[in-house]
Amino acid sequence: MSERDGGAGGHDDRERVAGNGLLDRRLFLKAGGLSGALLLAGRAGAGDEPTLLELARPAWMRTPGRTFSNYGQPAAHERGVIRWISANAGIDSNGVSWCPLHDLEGTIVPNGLHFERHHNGVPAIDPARHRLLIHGLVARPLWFTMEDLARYPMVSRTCFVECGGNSNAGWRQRPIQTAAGYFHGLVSCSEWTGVPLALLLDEAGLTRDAQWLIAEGADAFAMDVSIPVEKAREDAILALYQNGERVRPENGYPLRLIVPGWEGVLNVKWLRRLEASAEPVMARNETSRYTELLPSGKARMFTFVMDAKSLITSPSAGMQMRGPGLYEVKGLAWSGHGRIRAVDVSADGGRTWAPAALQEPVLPACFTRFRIPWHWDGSAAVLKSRATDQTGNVQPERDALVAERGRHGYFHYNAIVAWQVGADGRIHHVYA
Ligand SMILES: Nc1nc2c(c(=O)[nH]1)N[C@H]1C(S)=C(S)[C@@H](COP(=O)(O)O)O[C@H]1N2
Ligand SMILES: [Mo]
Repeated sequence: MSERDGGAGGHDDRERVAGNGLLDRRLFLKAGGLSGALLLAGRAGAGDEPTLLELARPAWMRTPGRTFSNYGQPAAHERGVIRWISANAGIDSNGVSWCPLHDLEGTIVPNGLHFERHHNGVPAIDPARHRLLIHGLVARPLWFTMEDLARYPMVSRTCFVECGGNSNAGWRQRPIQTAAGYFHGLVSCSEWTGVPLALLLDEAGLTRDAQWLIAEGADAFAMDVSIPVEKAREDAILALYQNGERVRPENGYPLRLIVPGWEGVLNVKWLRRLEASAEPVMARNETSRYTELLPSGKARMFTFVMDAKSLITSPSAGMQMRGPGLYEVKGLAWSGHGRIRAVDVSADGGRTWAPAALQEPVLPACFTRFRIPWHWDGSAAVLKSRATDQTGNVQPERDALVAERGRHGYFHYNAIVAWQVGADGRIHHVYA
């Protein structure tokens, strides 16, 4: 993280809005609000400083820069910003890669860093030889080439895709110590563009009994799941584009189902078949997986919607504070139920809370960036964030979540995340 050490700072006590140094969320927005509070300019950095001569005429101003490129790549100095791969030993086509949320800003995840979950690898699909079939309980079975689909009117939806198993390390007895994204980064947010599914369902003409759509992918797992027709009609799209370019192979090229706000598994990649049915197919991923035994002895299943969640991405686990002073505490919040209404932040482990600023636009089922200024006095502190969505769904404390779901859970972990800032400036994940 960047260096921030404003000493005593320019803010006064009226700007303190909660315990342990949290400041008014409007502080950074007010004209002159900073008024010397940061004063970072001209401070010596750590180690190898450029000389004044070098700054006057840097090496890269003395020769022409390199030429154009057909497809741009991140700066070489950013090569540490990567997905963290966790594939199954022996079967490396099955597993996940984690999105480095702790290294990113704003709300859109670059395509090359979108998390991945493959059950049997990324298929090498020739788009000219790929078809989408819509059949089952329909008046007219239809099939489409990718070119056919590209002729339909399209819409864009900026939304997250989150694996139902994201953050599952939170169920463990001891807090996992890893960077925020390698704990919570089975979620990413993109602008997806494609054909509203409702349009094609109308063309096929669903019969009265058609309550479910069984979606199947063209991977070597032939992954299939069932989706209620009502949701499919409401806002699902057949995505051809991801952040302006064609969907990446890892994320479903040439065609992917997007089901905004619902479990990642429903967003079938490499989509090849939609079968209208009266009943769900009872596939592996809706029976042996995604079914969870509760303390009552009942099991919950078809828990489609991803609940309200947030986490502080900076400062976060593994980062190092650069001395006492003013910092911006920032992070991401999202909910499958709709828009984020509020994010509260605590610097004293949840004793007192203050509302963070929500960066516009605040969209349904989309990452929302929150920010709040914090004066760190250099002593131990515990940072937490708590999201509330437009339906009033509030992110629970971990104890409450475990009490409700018991210890057999694996999916849908959305508890409040706590980062402990030590007096030495190091940051650890804690259950607090
Ligand atoms: N065909 C197919 N679709 C799939 C999967 C898969 O393995 N095969 N994985 C699912 C799961 S469990 C998730 S969380 C998301 C992951 O999407 P991503 O890899 O684009 O992040 O895709 C879903 N769609
Ligand atoms: Mo998933």
